[in-house]
Amino acid sequence: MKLIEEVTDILSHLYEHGWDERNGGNLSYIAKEEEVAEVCSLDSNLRAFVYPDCDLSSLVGKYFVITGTGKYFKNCEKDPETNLGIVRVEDAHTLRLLWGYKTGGSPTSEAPTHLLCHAKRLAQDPAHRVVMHCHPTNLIAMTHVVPLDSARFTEILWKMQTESIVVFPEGVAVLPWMLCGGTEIGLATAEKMDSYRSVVWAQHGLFCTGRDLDEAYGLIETIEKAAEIYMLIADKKILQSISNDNLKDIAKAFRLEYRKGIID
Ligand code: 2HA
Ligand code: ZN
Repeated sequence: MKLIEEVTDILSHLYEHGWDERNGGNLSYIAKEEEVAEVCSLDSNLRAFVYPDCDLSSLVGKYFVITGTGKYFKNCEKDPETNLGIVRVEDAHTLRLLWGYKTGGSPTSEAPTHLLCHAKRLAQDPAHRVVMHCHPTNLIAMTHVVPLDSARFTEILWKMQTESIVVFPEGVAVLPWMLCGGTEIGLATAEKMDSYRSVVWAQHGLFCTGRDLDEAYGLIETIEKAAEIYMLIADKKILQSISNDNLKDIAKAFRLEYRKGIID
């Protein structure tokens, strides 16, 4: 079950960082039909989950591995069939469970955000496959002390370390505090995913997307590392830093199409 092993391996890494306490965080991954067929019958039909407020029409026929609501990342590797599910999008509002959630339960409470973000990212990039949500400590800390503005966050994170602009040249989007676990925050997040792969939820955490598990995970690691450096130095006397011109030099050397209007 290579598919399940790859997913639970990443979930364990996220847990070990301390970004997924208790049942914190959730993940969804577009699986290929042949990958699903290695885990269960494609005709399996265990249960249905209905999302009346979400338009999933562009996702019909797609398979997702998706973490379960209330489940702990800590436990996924040793018991994937209880903590994860494999679903297929049956119609614009319905998921069919093919495998998993063995002791009951349903997809993560953030399923609306995951599914709406998948639809948005796929429209931008047909190779997109992953949505990852977690609670990175320093990034959450930043949302208490930095104005909740996407350009301000992006500029700070870019200037904390050379790698930031290389890894997320499009910057990060920031949403104000909103009630989590519903369609409203899902729609707000998906709207940002039009032109970002990373969306910060104030006083809550981070959503990152990617073409594979490593890309989404690497985005989270790099953003959180920059936030950690910021929280380490924010109240210190700064003697030198990365300038706008330095960032432009990096962009030129790496041929980056970085977001304009922040350092220009
Ligand atoms: O699944 O992280 O945002 C628990 C959460 C909700
Ligand atoms: Zn969360």
